[in-house]
Amino acid sequence: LRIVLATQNAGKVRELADPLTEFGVEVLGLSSFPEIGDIEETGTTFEENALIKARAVAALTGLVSVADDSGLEVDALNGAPGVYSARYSDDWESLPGESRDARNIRKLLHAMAAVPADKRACRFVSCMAAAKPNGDEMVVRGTWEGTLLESPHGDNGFGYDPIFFDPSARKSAAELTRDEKNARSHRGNALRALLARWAEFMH
Ligand code: ITT
Repeated sequence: LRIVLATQNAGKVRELADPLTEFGVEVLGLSSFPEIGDIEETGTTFEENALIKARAVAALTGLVSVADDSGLEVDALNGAPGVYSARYSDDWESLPGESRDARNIRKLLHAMAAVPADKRACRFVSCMAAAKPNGDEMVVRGTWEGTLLESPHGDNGFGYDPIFFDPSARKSAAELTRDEKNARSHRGNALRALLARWAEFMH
């Protein structure tokens, strides 16, 4: 079976491609379909946005598609940046050479500057959707509980990983190897939930 991973995010591809291949599916990326442009994420929940992306790519390719919509919810900010995690700092100017991920981290640390250690709870959320060209679809959710660090630590991963602290590992997400992160992460948990339902979905 060939599936298309409906994401432009290289970090997600790195985390999902190997486990899906080991599960026994052949994984194509969106780079195999250069005619597919940006898909507008008009939903207000992770589930909706994951389904929007998976549906659109299944319809455009004629193949089963898997999409991930994810983000970081910070309790002290009433769940922000949440579904807007990728776009969180688009209203901020980048410093010279600064990536979008680095600017997002800079804005979030600024917003959290006055928040004490015991009020810095947060969680990563990943909703993963699978869609067939015939309209069949499913969506699952995975989470990862942690706290927000006061400065970046580690170079692995992507996005907010350098400021997400996992209390059980006693490390930031960016200090974990890819396998260590997958074993505990929101995306790893969502993928395991998706694959647990895969045979029934494909039946
Ligand atoms: P696609 O929609 O093409 O998949 P995207 O990056 O726009 O790519 P999202 O809309 O789902 O994807 O935004 C997810 C953002 O949440 C992502 O850009 C990161 O900033 C953050 N995020 C999600 N998972 C993360 C993880 O495992 N580690 C760190 N940050 C993560």
